[in-house]
Amino acid sequence: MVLDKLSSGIRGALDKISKALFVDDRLIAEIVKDLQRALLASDVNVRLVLDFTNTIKEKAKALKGESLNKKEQIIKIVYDELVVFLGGESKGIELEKKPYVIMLVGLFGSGKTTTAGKLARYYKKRGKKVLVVSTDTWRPAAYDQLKQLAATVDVAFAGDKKAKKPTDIIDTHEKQFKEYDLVIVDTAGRDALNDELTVEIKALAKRIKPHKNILVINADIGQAAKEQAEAFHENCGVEGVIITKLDGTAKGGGALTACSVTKAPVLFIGVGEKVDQLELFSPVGFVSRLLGMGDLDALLEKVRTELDTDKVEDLGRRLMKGDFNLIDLYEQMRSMKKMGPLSKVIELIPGFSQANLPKDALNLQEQKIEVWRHAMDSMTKEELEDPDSIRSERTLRIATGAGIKPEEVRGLLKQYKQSKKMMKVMKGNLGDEKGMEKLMKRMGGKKMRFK
Ligand SMILES: Nc1nc2c(ncn2[C@@H]2O[C@H](COP(=O)(O)OP(=O)(O)OP(=O)(O)O)[C@@H](O)[C@H]2O)c(=O)[nH]1
Ligand SMILES: [Mg+2]
Repeated sequence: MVLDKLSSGIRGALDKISKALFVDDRLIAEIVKDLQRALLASDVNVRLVLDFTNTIKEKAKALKGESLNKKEQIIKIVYDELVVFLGGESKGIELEKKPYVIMLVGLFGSGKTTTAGKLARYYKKRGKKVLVVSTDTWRPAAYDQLKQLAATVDVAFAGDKKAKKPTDIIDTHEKQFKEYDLVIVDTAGRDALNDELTVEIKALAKRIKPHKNILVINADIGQAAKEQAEAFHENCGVEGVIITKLDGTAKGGGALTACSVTKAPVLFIGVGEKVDQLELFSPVGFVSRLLGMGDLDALLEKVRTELDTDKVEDLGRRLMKGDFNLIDLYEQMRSMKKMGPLSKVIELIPGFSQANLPKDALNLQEQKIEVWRHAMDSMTKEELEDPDSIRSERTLRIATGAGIKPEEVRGLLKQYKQSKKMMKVMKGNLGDEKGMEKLMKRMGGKKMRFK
């Protein structure tokens, strides 16, 4: 897989989200750090990384809704932002004219000739009649290299071993261009974008008038790709980039993201030496694979439905139905903390002072919440959803796993049972949803949720 490290780094962060019990600021901070680490390790520019992770942090913090739902929303945020980060929509190349002429330019050894062969194969497979043209008068072996590649992928080849100037080759062969759907012109490279190369490319471009002038960049230069893409864009009218050798470097993330912010977007990527190892660069598909989500669409669909507020049952309503589990209890404890002491809240409930409530159930303490949080961390999903199923040997296992005392786990379960009972009492007092709404009005004016 291309960019293995980046991929596993981002996946690790997302794994953390899905495994975490609750989405809170600490979790968000942690995954943002993981993402930063993964991106920096693949040579993405520090400034870009910070902007990217800040956006994720802000969006994640602004999320509303249940914890479980939030997790999926964060995964979606990371996914969406990565797509934007890599240039958004895929650009590709549409062969809207016949013949459509592509010119490949770039530095020495960046992969121009190989890419000419790969592109020829790519479009031939799509039913196009392709001609590749060698204009490299600089390196004698270049002619044979492209000729050989053309034979391998079974497309036409044109060139002139004895030509002195690239434009002379065009003069000789241009008349046959019109017989093809696509003409790919391979050019010579240099060590750097020096005057000689600039002059040569400009002269060729003026002569050929290519529909697309494409820069071929070796991924191992990492974020330096930005400078190179910009220089070629300004001096040689380059409008798109193909990044090669993404298979052979850990720095590819830098090259990809660097080019995505230039006026020369990434069109294709080279992921190996073989002629079939060229891929249309589509940020959406690329990110899906990077995150290892074959069924991302299914996940997103789920997020979308759950975001549909009509369908989201709010916790208050679920509590009223007695449909209440440990995850809800935790969320409730936290929101109660924000609202003030539970005993004060209870006072506001009509007729509640007469109710015979277990008073110690109302005295929630911060450290208790922390301990319980650890306990909940060591529970299985089934246990969280159905705490009544937890028997004593499981209590022991949970305590050991969480590094706390069995009494503390029992304390949590007791609290849960009492809260559940209390909910039933509340239900009795409030009767129905209308009663609940009345209570909400008294407490805070606006319609309010237990979240
Ligand atoms: N691993 C890997 N190697 C590649 C890829 N693309 C090209 N190469 C290799 O890179 C080397 C240089 O490729 P060329 O296509 O000759 O590069 P060039 O830009 O035409 O080089 P000059 O014509 O000398 O400027 C060759 O050994 C290719 O096999 C790629 O995507 N992955
Ligand atoms: Mg070459």
